[in-house]
Amino acid sequence: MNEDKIKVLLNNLYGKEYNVDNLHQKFNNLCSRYRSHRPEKLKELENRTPDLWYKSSNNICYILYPDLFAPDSPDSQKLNGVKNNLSYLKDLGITLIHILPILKSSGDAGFAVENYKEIDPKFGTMEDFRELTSKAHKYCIRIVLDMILNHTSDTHPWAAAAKNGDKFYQNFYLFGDSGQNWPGVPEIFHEFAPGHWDYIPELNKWAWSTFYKRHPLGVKEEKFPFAQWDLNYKNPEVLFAMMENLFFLANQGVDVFRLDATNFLWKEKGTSCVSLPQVHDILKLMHTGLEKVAPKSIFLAEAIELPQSIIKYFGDSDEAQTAYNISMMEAIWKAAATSDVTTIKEVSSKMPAIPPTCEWMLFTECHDANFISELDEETAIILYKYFLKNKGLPFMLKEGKPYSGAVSGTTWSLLNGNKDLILLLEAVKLTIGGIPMFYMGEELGVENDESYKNDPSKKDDSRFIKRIAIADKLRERRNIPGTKENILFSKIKELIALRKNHPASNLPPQFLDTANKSVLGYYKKGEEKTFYLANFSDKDQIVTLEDKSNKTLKPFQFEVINR
Ligand code: OTU
Repeated sequence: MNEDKIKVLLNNLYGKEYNVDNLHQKFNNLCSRYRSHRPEKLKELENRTPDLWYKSSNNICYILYPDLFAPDSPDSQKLNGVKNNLSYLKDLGITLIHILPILKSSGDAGFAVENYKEIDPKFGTMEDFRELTSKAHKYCIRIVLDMILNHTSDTHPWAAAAKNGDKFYQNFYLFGDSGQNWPGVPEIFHEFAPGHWDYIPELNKWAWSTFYKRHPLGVKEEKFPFAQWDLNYKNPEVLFAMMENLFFLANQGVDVFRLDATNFLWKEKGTSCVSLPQVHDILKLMHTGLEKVAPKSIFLAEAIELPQSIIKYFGDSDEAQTAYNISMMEAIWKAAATSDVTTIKEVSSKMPAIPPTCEWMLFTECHDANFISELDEETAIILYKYFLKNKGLPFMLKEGKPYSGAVSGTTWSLLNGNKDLILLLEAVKLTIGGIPMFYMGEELGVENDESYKNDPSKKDDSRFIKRIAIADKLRERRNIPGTKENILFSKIKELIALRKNHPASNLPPQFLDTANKSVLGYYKKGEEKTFYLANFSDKDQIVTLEDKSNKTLKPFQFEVINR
């Protein structure tokens, strides 16, 4: 991006109150300082890395909590535990690891950050993290890390100073006097952290808090021993301070930054405060800076919205390079729930074109609850009922609107341990297009664990039902023939290899008319034409192929035909 564009963006955000030339100077000084700090070996890696490395069909992402992925490692050695298990991930065919938050934090499973430049001691040290990224790069595995731009913990030094009356740091957050919701602004954690404000007894004021609050409106006693206070991006000092954190982490070896809750960055009374135009200006500036410091590191936008809104996060190829394809995730689950593949075809046909430099990331399960309500109410109701029938637990429900939120549960539990259907869901995820993602344990058939309900700090948050330790002995079961771990791991490994053998896997699908609503047929045209057939029903299905031949598919059968 040229310098004029940077000034335009700074002017959009801050021109009314600040001198844009001074801000531009500060922006470039920050970028060049961190570029000069960048380790030589990361610069060498950049030089060996193709521009659009993330678009290769070779990419498969694995999402893990270090403490749960390495439960056998002692506290403070969790990152080393992950480092010592890279061969397990390499064996599966993983090329990207989304390491869930490991920075010093005070809650929300690491999403309430207290220090962006310090690793939480329970995981290890920043040196351990640098060793992990360095060894991962040697394994041709890249690192995804959450960049939690929207909020800090209320125990972050900035928030502590604000609580102590420091005016400079009070301007890092958004304060109000009443705690009353702004009309039209959605509540995210309605059940256990209602409203948008957190009451601060020390100041007798309210801080804007989209997520966890100590004192939600109307709750006298302290509800949680921490809060997440939203940052005030109307203050350019916040932009520069968070860019500094971003660049610091990039220089530790992070390849992909998951922009957590990025759609909430800008607040304007009278609006929904979701995905406002200023959010995109902020992200374009941050990406421009990242390109100056770490030119091959990229952004993954976490915006739980419909494709029409999500594609705005790709900008003009100058914002995020990847984003979650939430509607395809919901469509795949709907096919599993109803044996009807119509929605997959509809979602795919309505998917807006994305810039050639961008790519979707597609999970069917992640560390959060399964989303159900981004498509339409019919789908939300189907998924809600299906998931709850299969041991799922509601999450983020709006009062009186049970189909409004999400449902927590592991893939194995939500599909009732139906291995054939699980493998069909994984096969479609791996070949329908975009970078496939696996949440830790999906490949081993890990089941829901309700023990989190005994922990007062977790009992209200059903997402903990799926945040389960994977001990070495569980991982070893993948080598015991006939166990579910062996069946799932080896079949998923095979499917991943199949995907990698077809460079065209990442292209959008061309659908066949199978004349059968339970059978999804699509092909990808690379050097050869590869056809995929997926039978989502529990009965034999006969389909007519392009060459007018008939083919019988067994229940939940996935068939690949090369022409
Ligand atoms: C994100 O959540 C993270 O994925 C969650 O793990 C955190 O709790 C949350 O931010 C706060 O940091 O950004 O679109 O299941 O997906 O709250 C809203 C609901 C978020 C989460 C949702 C999401």
